[in-house]
Amino acid sequence: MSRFPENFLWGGATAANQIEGAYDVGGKGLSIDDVFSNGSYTQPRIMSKETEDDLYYPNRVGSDFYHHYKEDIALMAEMGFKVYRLSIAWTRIFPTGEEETPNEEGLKFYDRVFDECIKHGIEPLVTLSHYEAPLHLTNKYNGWADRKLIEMFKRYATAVFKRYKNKVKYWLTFNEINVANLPLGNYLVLGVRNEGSRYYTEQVDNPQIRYQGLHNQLVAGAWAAIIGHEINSDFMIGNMIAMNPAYPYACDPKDVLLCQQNWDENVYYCGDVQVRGEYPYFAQKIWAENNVTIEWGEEDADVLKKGTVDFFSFSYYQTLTVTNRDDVEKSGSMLGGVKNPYLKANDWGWAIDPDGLRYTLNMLYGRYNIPLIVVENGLGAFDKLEEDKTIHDPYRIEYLRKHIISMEEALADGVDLFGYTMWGCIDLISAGTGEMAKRYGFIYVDSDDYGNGTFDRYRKDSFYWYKKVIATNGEDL
Ligand code: BGP
Repeated sequence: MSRFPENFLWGGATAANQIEGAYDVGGKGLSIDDVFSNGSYTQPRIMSKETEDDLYYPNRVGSDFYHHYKEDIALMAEMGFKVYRLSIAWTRIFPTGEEETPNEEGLKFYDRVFDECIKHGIEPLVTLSHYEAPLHLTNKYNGWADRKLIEMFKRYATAVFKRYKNKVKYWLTFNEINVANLPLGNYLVLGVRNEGSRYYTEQVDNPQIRYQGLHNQLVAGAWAAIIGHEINSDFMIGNMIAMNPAYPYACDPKDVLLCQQNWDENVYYCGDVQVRGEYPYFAQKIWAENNVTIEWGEEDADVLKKGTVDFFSFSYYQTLTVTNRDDVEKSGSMLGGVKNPYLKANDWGWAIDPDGLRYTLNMLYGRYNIPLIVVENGLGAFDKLEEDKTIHDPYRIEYLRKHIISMEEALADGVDLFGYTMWGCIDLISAGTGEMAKRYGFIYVDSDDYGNGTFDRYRKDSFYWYKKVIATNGEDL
């Protein structure tokens, strides 16, 4: 007997900036991600790989979903998807972010996409902001560092909530909002300029800007929850947190304290605001230690209190092991931390840890006691397209199988988990590195790191496997 509830939402997830392409089509404005290269927001994402500067060489073609969405959604339907998580590119709707009225052509595109989902009985789950804020707002206001963005985001959220109120029920506010506190976060999440750094990975950190930007975003997200529920009281609006749960390397109490601090700063700092409507007790200490003074708007506290979320969503790829010791080998993951001797890592140093998902689900449910959904999980890997156009990816099946078993165990523990959208169900551009070669999909897209290829789609072995998983509601793994 399957332990998954009968109406469990099985599906996959993507983001506009990584899949759509067509960056300048249909009146779309440039987003930060369209020019995201060395952190200066000046160079286009298409670069050659010849110098060190080109370590990150994303392209703007994505998977050309803009022109392939029908075919892609049909393939999702073939797998039996109940839900498809995607994001709306803010810049298709408000090209600079400052317009008074939305861009009709952009709105029409998502009408077509949602209609296609509905036609196939797939529930859209829509992220309002997935690393794709208008570049203009970065240039003019230094992104979320400026409170003015709250008003612009409200206008954008209102426009899409109104337009799609009968097509979309499930919404997420900001993708991985807590990543603002991680090394790449300033640009990705906050759209804050990073002049002065040479490489993408060298973030010039300014805690005042970072915590203020995050505060502005938390307020904007709370506004979205308030406005959304006014427009349609049936809306289910969730947050989205990057879960990289920390473990202490040793049972040394100092490591345990470090670990606890990591959970506080990286998970509960944002999670508490979004679920409980106020900052946790330790926020004051964090601000004081960083010499940060948060500028509060008159209504902010009230808005945070009222604009809490209906459910908690998160991404989960890896766990993080922390220690005070300096004689332990580093993990190699962009998150930092040290190697966990009990875990294997993928080709990018990400520690693969299915049990950690059960741990995460229990920790979050224990603290927040609201429904949970895993909206990202998957394995980035180098796949090979064989001559007969098959792709054999047993490693991906293995990874997903173990994580699904872990969810099953959490359900048996009593956790209220209502869905799972595997990340990058169709191959797309990596957010972290800009590569196409780091593939996650059940569906292979014939394109390279530079956006060259036929863009034909091919079913991987995992495609047929996931179809069976969904058909048996997680029983046949
Ligand atoms: C999450 C992002 C996604 C996604 C995923 C995988 O942090 O929300 O956008 O890309 O990570 O990361 P990467 O693309 O770097 O492999």
